[in-house]
Amino acid sequence: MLNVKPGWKNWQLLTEKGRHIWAFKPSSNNINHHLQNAEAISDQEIAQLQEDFLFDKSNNPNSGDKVFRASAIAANFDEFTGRLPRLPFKAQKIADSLIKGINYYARLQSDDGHWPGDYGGPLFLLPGLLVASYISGTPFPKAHQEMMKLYLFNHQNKDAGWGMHIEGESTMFGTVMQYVSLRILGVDKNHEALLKARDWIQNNGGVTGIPSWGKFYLSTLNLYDWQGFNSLFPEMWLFPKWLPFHPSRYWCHSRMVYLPMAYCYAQRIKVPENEFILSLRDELYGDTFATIDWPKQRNALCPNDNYTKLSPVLKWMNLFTNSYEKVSCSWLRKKALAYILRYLNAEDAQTDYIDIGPVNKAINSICIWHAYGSESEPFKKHVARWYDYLWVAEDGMKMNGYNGSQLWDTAFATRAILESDLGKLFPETIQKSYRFIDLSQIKAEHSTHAEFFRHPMIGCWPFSTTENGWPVADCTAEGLSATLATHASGLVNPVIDEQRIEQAVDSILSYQNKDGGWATYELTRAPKWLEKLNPSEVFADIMIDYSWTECTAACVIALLEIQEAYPDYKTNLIHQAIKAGLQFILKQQKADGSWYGAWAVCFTYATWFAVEAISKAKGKGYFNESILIDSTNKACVFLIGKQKADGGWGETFESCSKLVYSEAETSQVVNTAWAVLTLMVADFKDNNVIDAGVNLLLSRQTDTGDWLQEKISGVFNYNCMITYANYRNIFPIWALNRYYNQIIQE
Ligand code: LAN
Repeated sequence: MLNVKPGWKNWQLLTEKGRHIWAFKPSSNNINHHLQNAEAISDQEIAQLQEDFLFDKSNNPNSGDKVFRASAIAANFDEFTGRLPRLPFKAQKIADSLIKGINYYARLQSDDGHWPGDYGGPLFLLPGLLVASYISGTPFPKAHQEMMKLYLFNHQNKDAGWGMHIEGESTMFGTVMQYVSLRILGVDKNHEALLKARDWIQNNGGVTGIPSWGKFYLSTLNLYDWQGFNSLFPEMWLFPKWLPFHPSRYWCHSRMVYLPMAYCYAQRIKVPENEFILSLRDELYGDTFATIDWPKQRNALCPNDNYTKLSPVLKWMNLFTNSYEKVSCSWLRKKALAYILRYLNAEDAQTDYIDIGPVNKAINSICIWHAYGSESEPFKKHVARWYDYLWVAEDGMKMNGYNGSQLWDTAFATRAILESDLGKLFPETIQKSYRFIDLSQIKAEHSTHAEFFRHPMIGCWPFSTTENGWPVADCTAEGLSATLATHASGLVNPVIDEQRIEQAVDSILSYQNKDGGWATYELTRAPKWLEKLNPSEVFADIMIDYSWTECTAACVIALLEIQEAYPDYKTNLIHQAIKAGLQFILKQQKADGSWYGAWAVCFTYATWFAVEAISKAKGKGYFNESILIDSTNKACVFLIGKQKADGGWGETFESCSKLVYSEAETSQVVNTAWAVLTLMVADFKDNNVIDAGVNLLLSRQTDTGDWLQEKISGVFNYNCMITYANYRNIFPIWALNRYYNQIIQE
């Protein structure tokens, strides 16, 4: 059973239409009044938090989302008591585990139908928000500050530094940003943890080796000189749109981050020197700050942070843009700034101030504060949304990697539960999740969508909520698959009508790239060479939106399902799209039979997606059947080669960053579930292999029906990991449910 600490109970998650806000001792469920008691926290309550949010990172740096789960379970007593008719012994055991597992998981579902969960992991996000709060003079309430401190302390590594993410080794980016954050939060400079962190910084070459995103934040804090930052050439936003390197062709996340960064750079935004800043300079640089040759630091980089080498082309370009700064024409700069500000306002309006993600959320806040002041309406709207990104778990308060993974998890959970008829024992759960899926499908375009390069989105689903509203290709596919599965179950009144289904299909078709694959939020808009201009030393493949195996597979699967459910709808177009998609997937397969996963850890993830799509296409007249069979056979051979002695599979995040399968010491339930799902859908004939995987899943289930949080499961841009708290339930349930389906048919 969960050992629920008293201090946890002071924090409560309020949700509304997918929106998440953690409140300190809220007096009501009204999400708009969540701050009522956060400033009035007593010393005694603070002491309690300090005791109850102590977290031992050395065991497992991943928190188990225990604060949320304990309160959700306590609030939902109504245990499911139904039993299946007597089944053959083997099936009974699986059914019991499944019922326990789904029953537990159903109790975590919020009233609006989605599954909330921790989406932390990266360690460079909360610092951005704290920088915004410091610069704008808008501190978080005391209770929040206390919890943030706890989080940052809890994630300090043994060597006194911090990583890019909670499992990572210490980097300059991680260490300096958490150091500054703790200071902004009021921690004394002589605190032991900070003294040690300063040593780490010194011993690893000093602050100037921080990567460019860190240089950016430090410059705004006046803890680094803008002259030591490569120009972001704000005028590029005035380039003619047909140019292949116009920024509208960047991957939307890069576009939306470099946009506000360019604004801050053009304005050289920096807080005035004050006692605190002068002290921080002293702490970080000793007395050298005044004598640093800033332009020489532009490409300085701590070796621990070096993931992507800056290309010679970029260095040449920097030479030009940095020189241009000396002669830049003020009229053009003004025009560029006006354009950027208009774009920032449009992004804020389109997302109701949530913004596309955690990075531009923080930087846009800084720009809007600078442009309009802290008393302005738009700035206040920004601040109100800061809280949408904060999450409380037993390791403290963190900033999530998005405003949540609401739609994504709900779609997966729905499909996992409905994998067999056993899911029909949970009609209320499915009715609720369907309501959320219905609510989340995007129903209108923004008036400024074309002006600001947005892909048409009516009929799409987003990753999180409609308010965030950025459509994603594979989220649309998952939303559609979940809708079809729910309709087929007969458990709901199908309010997502044919027209809306057709809109979803049309948007999936509109998202297909020329290479046959599907990317994330938009089509691939520029050639691959644009990657040479990637200025971030810490991420790879961020410049354009590439086709990915997983995204492609999700879209192919949804289209194959549409072919079955609506055989007359755009038959030929869909057939062509599937064929090109399959070709793309087949091309991505590695010689060892695996696929590399870009959005979760890692080979077991993408291999599951790919094999699912290929297997579903079998027998439907795509290619010579043997090509498909060979491919899935090879994938099975790959997987059996990686099975551990205990029957499970386990990968570490290094699979993602190093691009080779990195075996974890212990089996991981999430990887095991993906492998088992893959082998079953590929119709792998050796039952012993599958049985052993299933047994591992059964043996790891807790008495309550949960599974423990193991290693981190998610990733982006190869090098930063991200938590998917729901995966430990969704995928074991899915795998067991598929297994159940097979054995009752035997
Ligand atoms: C996500 C989360 C979801 C993810 C999937 C849907 C799983 C994937 O199949 C497609 C890509 C997508 C939508 C995705 C892209 C990158 C995101 C938005 C994230 C991993 C969540 C956070 C990350 C974002 C880029 C973090 C901010 C960091 C920057 C480098 C800007």
